[in-house]
Amino acid sequence: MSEPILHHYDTSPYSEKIRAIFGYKRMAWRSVTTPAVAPKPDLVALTGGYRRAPVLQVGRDIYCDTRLIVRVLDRLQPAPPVVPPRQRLSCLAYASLEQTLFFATVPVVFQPAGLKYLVEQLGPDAMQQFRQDREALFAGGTARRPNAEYSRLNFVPLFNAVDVQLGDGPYLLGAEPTLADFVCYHCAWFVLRNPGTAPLFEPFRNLLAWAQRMQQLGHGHSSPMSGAAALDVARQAQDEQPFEGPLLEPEGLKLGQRVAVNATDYGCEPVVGTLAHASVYELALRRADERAGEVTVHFPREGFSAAAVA
Ligand SMILES: N[C@@H](CCC(=O)N[C@@H](CS)C(=O)NCC(=O)O)C(=O)O
Repeated sequence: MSEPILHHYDTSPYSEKIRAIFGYKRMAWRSVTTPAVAPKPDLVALTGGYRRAPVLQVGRDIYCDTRLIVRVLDRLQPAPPVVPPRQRLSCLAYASLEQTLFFATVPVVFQPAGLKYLVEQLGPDAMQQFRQDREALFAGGTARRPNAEYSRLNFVPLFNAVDVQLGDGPYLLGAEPTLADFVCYHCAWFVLRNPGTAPLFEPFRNLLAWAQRMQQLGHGHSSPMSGAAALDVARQAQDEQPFEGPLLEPEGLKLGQRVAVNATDYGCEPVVGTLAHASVYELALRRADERAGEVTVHFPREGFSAAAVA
């Protein structure tokens, strides 16, 4: 099997979730840095339209969305598990909180104290471009763009709940990290890496000690790769990854049909291809691309819709 390739960028919290899992599993991986805003031509050549970060590539199999990526990493490297079999539902319950926590966090980092640091780092022009990009990202989806009012209501109660749940224990579900920790950690990381917002966590001593433990997991062993080299890997790959879960076609659709799949919440650009597999866990499309060759693009079933196209 070729080494997994993560398409991501440094400042992306959902990418940090996967980098930390690579650390926990001590995995070796290749790192392709994508732009933080559209256009992302190399990434989109692989995905067929999906532009969010991160994306995992294994040869010519392309995995969109961390909900599916986590499952694939537990298959590629089962020990230690991120979703231990006896803690599946607890992990799923925490995962269902992830977007609430993320949407409560983002506006906090864009408030004056955090924004000052971002502008210093990125420059005012990049910030303006970023704002316009994120407005477009939320066009046409079911999710509303995270806003300051939402944060005011949710930020402190949610992170307080994480702090209380941790108590003096090492991780949220016990002695080892699980998905419960990774879904909360990347949001906390986004706050802590910004000197303007990090002091907001001063009252949360358990959370601070846990975040340090999570950070110490590291990022595994990564080596850089260019977007063009990742496209070569896809074009030249012979092996195919197994599909996740037994066949369960979406209502009204059949394998072999031409379909469009898109995220429903935000970043809803459709990806068109031939339906290659569908299960409770994933929707997989085969598509051909001039630069990437024949690829299979996988999406989680949760949060993605599939419709027939003529
Ligand atoms: N549900 C998605 C959310 C991913 C997400 O929102 N990623 C952010 C970056 S942390 C993003 O893609 N923002 C727009 C972009 O980078 O183009 C997942 O789990 O992968």
